[in-house]
Amino acid sequence: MNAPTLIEHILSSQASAPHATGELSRILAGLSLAGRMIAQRILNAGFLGEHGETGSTNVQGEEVQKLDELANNIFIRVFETLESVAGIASEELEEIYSFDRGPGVGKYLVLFDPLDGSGNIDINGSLGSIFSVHVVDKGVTKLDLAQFLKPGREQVAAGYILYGPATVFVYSAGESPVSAFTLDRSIGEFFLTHSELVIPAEGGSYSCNESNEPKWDDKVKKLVRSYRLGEAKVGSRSARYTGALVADFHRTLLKGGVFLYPGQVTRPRGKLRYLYEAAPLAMIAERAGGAASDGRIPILDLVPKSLHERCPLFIGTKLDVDYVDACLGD
Ligand code: P6P
Repeated sequence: MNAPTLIEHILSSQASAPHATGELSRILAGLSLAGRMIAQRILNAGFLGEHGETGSTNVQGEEVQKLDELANNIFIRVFETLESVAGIASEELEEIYSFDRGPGVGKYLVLFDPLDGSGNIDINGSLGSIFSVHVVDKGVTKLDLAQFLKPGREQVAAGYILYGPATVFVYSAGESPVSAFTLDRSIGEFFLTHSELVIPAEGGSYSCNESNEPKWDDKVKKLVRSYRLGEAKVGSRSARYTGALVADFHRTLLKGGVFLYPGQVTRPRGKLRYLYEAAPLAMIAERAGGAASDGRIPILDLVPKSLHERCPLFIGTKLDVDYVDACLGD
């Protein structure tokens, strides 16, 4: 394999950044380590009794799966060792988690969904981890929630790890394009397999849980029906849905089209979380020439007011997201 490894790619990006200190590189390397550890746990969970639920529910009111807890602990253990990480936020933690670093607080915040798509665990479906990296404001001596409530436009890095037939690490840092790396399990190394990823400008699929149709308002019903009937102004799209956001987004990124998780009449902001699901994927989508909106404004421009805030998500080819916005706009 003569493709560069993920670490080589991170270090060469660092070398081209004039003021880079290597701290962000160590965070990205830490994310790679966490991804490889989680991938291994997923592989063996079935015969190690690590499928199923823990018996507790998380802040989202969802049943916590054993692997959710394992993945969350892996992320925490990895970031505890990195002095530059001031604190973290996780889908599995009700509050922010600040590492006591003594004087100063560390430069970065990492927000993550440690294991997304947990409904797929016991059926051997695809799963994912999603991460977002922000910078602590200058002069902050004590970390508080306000430091986490930043718009996605301010992310300094974002990406995800897809645990599918292969394990794939996808990220963008700074202004860099999107790159994807595939894990060679035999040596535990990620190798570059997609350089400067650009989302196809047309074609692909529409990805939506259409069983939610009774819960939508009329505009959303009309929008999704236009896709289903092949009447969407963007052309025809095949239907694909795995129930795991990372897998559905990764297919959209590579093949084009749109992933839709609309708000509902009784739950207008929908199901997906802003800070550690929609915002990082929106950064990837925009860096790949695509788009992401909540049906009105770009996801990256939303300013969250709470840590686990939700938002409707329409993400993928710009042609499709513009069509969505036109259909849902006033
Ligand atoms: P539904 C998984 O629980 C998740 O958070 C995302 O990974 C996925 O896109 C969505 O929920 C699926 O939700 O309502 O279709 O089961």
